[in-house]
Amino acid sequence: MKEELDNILNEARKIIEEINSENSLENFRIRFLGRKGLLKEILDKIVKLEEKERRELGEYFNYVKNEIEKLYEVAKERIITSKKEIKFDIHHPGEKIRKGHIHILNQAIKEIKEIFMKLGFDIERGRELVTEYENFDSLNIPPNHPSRDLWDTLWLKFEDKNNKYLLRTHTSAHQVEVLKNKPLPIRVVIPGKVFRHEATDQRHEIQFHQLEGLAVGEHADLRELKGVLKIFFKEFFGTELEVIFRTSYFPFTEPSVEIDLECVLCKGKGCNVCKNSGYLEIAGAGMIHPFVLKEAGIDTNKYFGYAFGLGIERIIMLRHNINDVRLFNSGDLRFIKQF
Ligand code: FA5
Repeated sequence: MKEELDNILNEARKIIEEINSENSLENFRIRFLGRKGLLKEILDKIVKLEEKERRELGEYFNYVKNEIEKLYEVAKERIITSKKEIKFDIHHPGEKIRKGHIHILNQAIKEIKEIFMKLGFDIERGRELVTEYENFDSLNIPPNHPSRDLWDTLWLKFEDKNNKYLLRTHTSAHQVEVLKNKPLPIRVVIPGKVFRHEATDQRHEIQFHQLEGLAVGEHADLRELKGVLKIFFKEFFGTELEVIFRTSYFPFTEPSVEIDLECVLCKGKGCNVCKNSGYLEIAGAGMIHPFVLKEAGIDTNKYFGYAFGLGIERIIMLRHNINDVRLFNSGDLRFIKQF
């Protein structure tokens, strides 16, 4: 009887290979597993055997039945899948793939770079990780200088013999390097992400973007800077806006100014965005301090120049009437999809 069971299993294995329709599968089931099938016939014989033989053959019977059931299940899965494939309609309209797009910040940075290029400025790239010398000492900000507190940031635990490393707090960190390496006259802008360890609010983020501007050579004075910025803002905002310089202090510029732009939203009349002043602070600037020029190896008797640092999020906020700087990094698609 064991031999009969082997024959049944071999036959099932052979037949199952050729089965490729639901009908033939059903015939297979009836022939082997059905109530009047081959296995049932054998079972009827087994139950009539002596107990010892019955137990031994019973176990083998169960094994064979299990194997045939497995063959049946696998073939069933194969037939269902192939049926699905056959039903695939190549004319059915596909599902729409959601397309991403460039983030508003990167769109604006590209636009800003293009405007400055038209004005004769080169584009330079800095690094987010800079040395303590680049971010502070080279800019006339020695250790313990109070303005280091304003530019508190994230320091790396790693340091080597010569340097401590930090995430740059401003794009000014590249001033000396660029002034050292570029031939005079220099007209250059450096866009990039900067980091600050500070409390966030609607106008302050711990991570934002700046555009550093540097000009050294003939006519590179605050008058030229005012003209350059006026043209830049006209291009960027599509309307002529008044720019005013307010005296200020930065250790790396002398004299220093804070640049205010006429509020785009109320056109200088006063609204809650500009806190009724009619103007908004958008950049720091000034004539490059002789300390910085000397650090870059430039002859201060012959050359002078200006520098400015513009908050990129701030001008985008003005152009699009965005009331919270934290939205830029929020990853909120409701915000991102608007631009
Ligand atoms: C500076 O970072 C100087 N390096 C600017 C400078 C460059 C002065 C060259 C002179 C010469 P300040 O910390 O003020 O300055 O930042 C410049 C601009 O960055 C601000 O006017 C503002 O537009 C933007 N800004 C500053 N802090 C934040 C912040 N937490 N979140 C968003 N934007 C900010």
